[in-house]
Order: sequence, then structure tokens, then C-alpha cells
Amino acid sequence: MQFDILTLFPEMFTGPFSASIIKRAIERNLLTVNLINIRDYARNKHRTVDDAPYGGGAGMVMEPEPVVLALEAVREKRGGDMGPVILLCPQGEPFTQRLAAELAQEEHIVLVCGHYEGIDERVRAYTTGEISIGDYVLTGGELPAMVVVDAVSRLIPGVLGEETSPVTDSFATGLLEHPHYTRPREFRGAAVPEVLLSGHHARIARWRREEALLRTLVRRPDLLATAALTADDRRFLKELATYLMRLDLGD
Ligand code: 4HQ
Repeated sequence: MQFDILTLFPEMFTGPFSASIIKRAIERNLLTVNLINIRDYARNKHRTVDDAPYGGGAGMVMEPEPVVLALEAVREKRGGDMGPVILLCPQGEPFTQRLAAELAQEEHIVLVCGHYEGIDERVRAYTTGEISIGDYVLTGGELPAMVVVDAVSRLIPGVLGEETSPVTDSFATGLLEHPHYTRPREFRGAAVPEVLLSGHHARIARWRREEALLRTLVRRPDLLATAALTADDRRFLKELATYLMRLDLGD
């Protein structure tokens, strides 16, 4: 899978892409990330890439030409064979695990990072879509681009290694994850739940599933409406509801 990332700040990406799982994926040629500096496509004398907004107001707007020239250079280099061209912006489609899974099917993705107040509206005609990573305002599209590369890359077969599968992840199941424990068996008086030490795989699986259901119910009840629940899951939640209704909490 290949990403071409258009940005005014390519150096921002070096940290996240030079460590851990993404670094290994790049080294193993499962993933290629090309960073394209939009400033390299500035043609005016002072190589400026931004200007004041028409109509007035604070801040600067990225000029359309350097961005579009950079996009055309990517298209040229690829012999016209270009995947989705996605602008990172707060107005975009909310980024979800489902969208990450869809993008993981692509061979090539272009990510366009705006900075300052944003990019000239006319650049949108050269993009195929827009993604938002959440309802908050950042200083640029660079962090969102890193989030997209990270979430999509770990879904590429082999990136997480042979045994770790992303199919049991939170959100892949539609539920929050169950708690995790490792050694020691007791840490400062806090013990690991007995069932996890039992070696009884069916009981462990059931305990984990119920913990996932409980956590989702308490923290993100909205997710329960769309999660793929089994008959056992429904029975567990119904029993819980019955138990709660019968509880006498006094007045
Ligand atoms: N941006 N999800 C780029 C964001 C954002 C988000 C703010 C994007 C500034 C120039 N992008 N502009 N949230 O906050 O994608």
C-alpha cells in the first residue's frame, strides 16, 4: 500500500513513521509513505504558499496552485493511476474503523494536509473526498493524516505480525475491549481475576465477552445499538437488566 502525503511540514511525520509498527511495515515493504513538500511547487519569486483571505479576516489561506501542481506531479509520476485524493478537514466524513477498513482495500491513497486557516476552496475540485478525525480544531491536517495512515496501515495483512489479528479489536467487534492483564499475578495488592489463571478457555472467553459488554454498556451505550450481538450476549444483558430492576436501592 502506498500513501502520498502533501504537506508544508514533512518533518512533522518523521517521528511517528520512524518507530514501532509503522517503521517495521515500511522496512518490510508492506507500506510506502512519500512525503511531498507543497513548498517545492511554489513558483513565485518568494516561494510563498499562502496569502491573506479575499474578503478580509484573520489568518492566511493556502494558495491553490502549489497544492494542485503537487497533485499533478503525483499523478504524472504514477502514470495517471491514482487512488483516492483525500483532504483532511473538520468538514470531512467522520473517520471510523469502517472507513479505515474501506481505505485498507486501496493500493494508493493521497492525503492533502492543509495548514493555517485552510486551503483555497478551489482545490476541492481536485480531491475525491474529505475526512475529519473528530470535532475539534487542530493547527493543520498533518496529525489527522498520521492518524489515517496508522489506522489503515495496521489493517494491511502482515503489518501487525502473523498472530495478531485486527478482527478482535475494539470497534471491529463493535464493542469496547475487555480488560487486559499480564504478570505479576498480584501488583501492589491488586490481583489478576482468578478466571484468567484457570486455563479454562471457554470460561475465559465468556468472561472477556461479558466484561466487554459491561464496559460498552457503561461507557458507550450508543455502540450497543450497532454491535453484532449474539443470543448469549442478549441473554446476558437481559439478565443484567432484570437483576437491576429487582434491586432494592431504598429511597
Ligand atoms: N483541521 N480532522 C486542517 C482539523 C482536522 C480535523 C484544522 C484540518 C485546520 C487547516 N482535520 N485545517 N479535526 O482540525 O481533520
